[in-house]
Amino acid sequence: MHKSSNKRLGSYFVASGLKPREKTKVMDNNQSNTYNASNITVLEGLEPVRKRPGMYIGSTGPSGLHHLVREIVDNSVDEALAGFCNKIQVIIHKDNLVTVIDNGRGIPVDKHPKTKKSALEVIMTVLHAGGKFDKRGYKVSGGLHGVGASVVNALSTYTRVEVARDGQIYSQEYKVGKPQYDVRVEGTIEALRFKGVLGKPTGDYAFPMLNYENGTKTTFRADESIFETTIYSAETILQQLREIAFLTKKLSIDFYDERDDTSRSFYFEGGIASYVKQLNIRKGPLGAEVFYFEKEIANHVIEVALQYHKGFGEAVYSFANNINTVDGGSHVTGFRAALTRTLNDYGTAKNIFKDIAGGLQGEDTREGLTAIVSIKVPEPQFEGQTKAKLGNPDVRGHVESTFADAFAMYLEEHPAEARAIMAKNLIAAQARLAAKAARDTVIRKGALEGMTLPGKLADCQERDPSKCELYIVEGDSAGGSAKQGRDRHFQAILPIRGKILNVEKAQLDKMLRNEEVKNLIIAMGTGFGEDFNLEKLRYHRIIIMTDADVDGAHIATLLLTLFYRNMEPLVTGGHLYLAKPPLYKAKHGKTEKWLYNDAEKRQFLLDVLSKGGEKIKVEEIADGDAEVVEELEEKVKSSSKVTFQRYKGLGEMNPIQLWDTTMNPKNRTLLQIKVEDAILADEVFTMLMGDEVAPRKQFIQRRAKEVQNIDV
Ligand code: 0RA
Repeated sequence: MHKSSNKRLGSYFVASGLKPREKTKVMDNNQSNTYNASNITVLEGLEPVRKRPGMYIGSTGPSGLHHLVREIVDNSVDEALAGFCNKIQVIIHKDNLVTVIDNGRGIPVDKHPKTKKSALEVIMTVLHAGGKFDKRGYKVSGGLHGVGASVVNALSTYTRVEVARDGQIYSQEYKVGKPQYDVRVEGTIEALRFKGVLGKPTGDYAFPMLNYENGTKTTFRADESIFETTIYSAETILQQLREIAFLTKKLSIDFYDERDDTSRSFYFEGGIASYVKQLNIRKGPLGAEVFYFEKEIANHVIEVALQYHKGFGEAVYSFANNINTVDGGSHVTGFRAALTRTLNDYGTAKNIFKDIAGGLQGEDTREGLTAIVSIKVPEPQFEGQTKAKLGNPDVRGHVESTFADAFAMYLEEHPAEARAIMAKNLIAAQARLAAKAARDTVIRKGALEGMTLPGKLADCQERDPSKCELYIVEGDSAGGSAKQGRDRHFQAILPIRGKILNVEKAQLDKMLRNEEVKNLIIAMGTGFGEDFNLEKLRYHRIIIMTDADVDGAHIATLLLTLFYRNMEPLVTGGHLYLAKPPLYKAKHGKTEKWLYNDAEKRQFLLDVLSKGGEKIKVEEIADGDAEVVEELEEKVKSSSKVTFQRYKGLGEMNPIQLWDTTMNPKNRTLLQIKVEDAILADEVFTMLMGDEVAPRKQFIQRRAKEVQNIDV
C-alpha cells in the first residue's frame, strides 16, 4: 500500500482533472430535468427509491453517499469472486463524480426477446432486477448491501455505463435513472483501438473510455437534492477498499483521487493471511508463520487465518460474503468449537494436560489470538438487530469440520508453532483454574457470612452501613495511630501491609491468596468478582489512606485497580474515597496550621509576610509553584520565626494529629473516586499493569498529583 502520483494507474487515465466536454447531444441533468411520456415507466420503477432513499441505502447522510460507491464496487467484487476479474479501479473525479472500472466479463447487453430491452438497461433501471440476470454465485451484492446498481442510478443525476464484451464497446447513459438512449455500440474494440479512442475521453464527461477486452465501467454523480453532502471522503473509501482487497486475495484495487491527485493501490497475495500478519505486527507475533487454509465444501468457500501473539487480547474478525459480521454467527461458532476441540485433541495426544482438569476451555484458546474467519455462502442469512450476524445453520458444521482438519494437520506439521501455542493455552488454563480455586476457597458462596472478620480489622460499633466508614491504612504503624485516633463509633480501620499484588488476570489467583486482599474482601462483606453484591457492603465509605508520596500513590492505584476490575459497582456507586493527609505543619509564633499542598504553603507564607508589614502582590505568584514557594520560604525564614514540619508518612503523626488532619469529618478532605469514563479507566489500568514499567511509573507520579486536585 502506498501513496503515489497518478502515473501508477497506467493508461486508463490519460490525464487528470479533465474538464467536462462541451455540451453534446445529451444534455446534463443540471440543465434539463424534464420528464416526458417515455420516462414514466422507469420513473415508476425507481420511484420508491427516490421517495425513501433511506430504505435502500440506510441514510442520505455521508454513510448513504458512500454506500453508492460500495454498491457499484461490490458488483465488480462479485465478478472477482466468480473468478473473472482481478482488477478494480475507483476514481473520484473533481466534480464529485465517481467511476468504477473492472476487467470482468462485462454486464450482459443482449436483448430480452419479449421486452426488447437490453439486460444492461434492465439491471440499471429495474429495482431488484439483479437476481434474475445475475446468477454469479457468491454475491457480496446479494448480502447486507446488495440493493443493486439501479438504486445508485435512481439516486444519481447522471450515470454512464460502458461494457466491453464480445469484441465491442457498448454504452448507455441515464439521468435520474432514465436512459438517454438505447444501449448502443460505440464500435469494435479493435477499431476503437486502431482509431486511438480507447482510453480517451468519451460521453458527457471527459473520462477515458474503457480499455479492456472485457469489463464494465460505471460513472455516476449522486443527486445533490437527495444527499446532505455529495463530497466523498477518500479515507472512508480507502478503508473499505483495503478491507475488500484483504478479503479477496489476488484482487488488485486501485484508487485514484483526482481532487488532490493522489492514488493508492491494494493487493494482497495472501488475502486474510496478510491481514492477520498486519494486525499482529505491533502485538509481537508468536511464531513466524500465519496459519491459513481455504476449502470449498457444499458450495461454501471457507477461509481461516490465525496467529497468536504475546498479549492477552482476543481479536476474532468474521466475514460472510465480504460483509463484516460484527455479531458473529454460525461461522464463528463453528470456528470456536473446532479451535477448542483441535487444541484439546492435540494436547491430550501429546499428554500435555496432566494438571489441567477438563482440558482447555474455549476462553483459554483465544487468549492472545488474532483470527479472521471469512466465508462465502450462496444465500447468506443475516440476522439480529443490526443484520450483522450470520444465521445459516449448516455453515457451523462446514466450518467446524474443515477448519478442525486443516488446523490439526498444521499442528502436526509445525511442531515449533504448536508447542508455542500449547504453552500459551496452558498458561491461560492454569490461570483460570487457579483463579477459580482461589475464588472457591476464599469467597465460597455464603462463606463470607460465616467467616470471622479478620483480626487486623478494628471494626466500628455502628451497624448501619450508610453511617459506617472503613479506613484502609497503609502500614501497621499508621494503622495503629488510626485505631487510636478514630471515632470508633462509626470508623473501622484495616491496616494493609506493603504493596498488594498486580491484578492482571493471570495473577488473579495470587492476588486472592494474598492475606491482605482476603482480609479486605471479608471486611467489606460484598464478595468478589462474579459473586460481588453491593447490598452487602458493610461500610458505605471505603477510604484509602496512604502516605503522600509516590509509593503511597502506587498502593492507592493498585487498590483502585483491584476495585475497578473486580468490584466495579463500588467505584461507580461512589463508595470509594482517598484520604488526604497534610504535607506540612507550619508554625509561626503561636500560630499552628496544617498545610495540604504547596498552594496552601504559599498562602501561609504570604500571610506571615503581610503581618510583618511587607506587601506582596498575590497575583505575581502562580498557584502552588514550588520554586516560588521555596524563594518565598527563604525570604520569610530569614526575617521571622517560621517552621515547617514535613510529614512524609502517616506514621509520623500521632493519633490525635491523624484524627485532626485526616479523619475528623469536620476538618478532613476526602477525594471521591469516580469512574466517569470506564473505557478510559480501563486503558489506564491496562497501561499501569502492562509490561512496560517506565510509562507506568510516570503515570502514577502524574496521577498522584492529579488526584490531589480532585475535591469533594
Ligand atoms: C450478470 C452476468 C454476468 C456478468 C455480470 C452480471 C456482471 C455484472 C457486473 C457489474 C459490474 N461489473 C460486472 N461484471 C459482470 C455474466 C455474463 C456472462 O456469462 O458472460
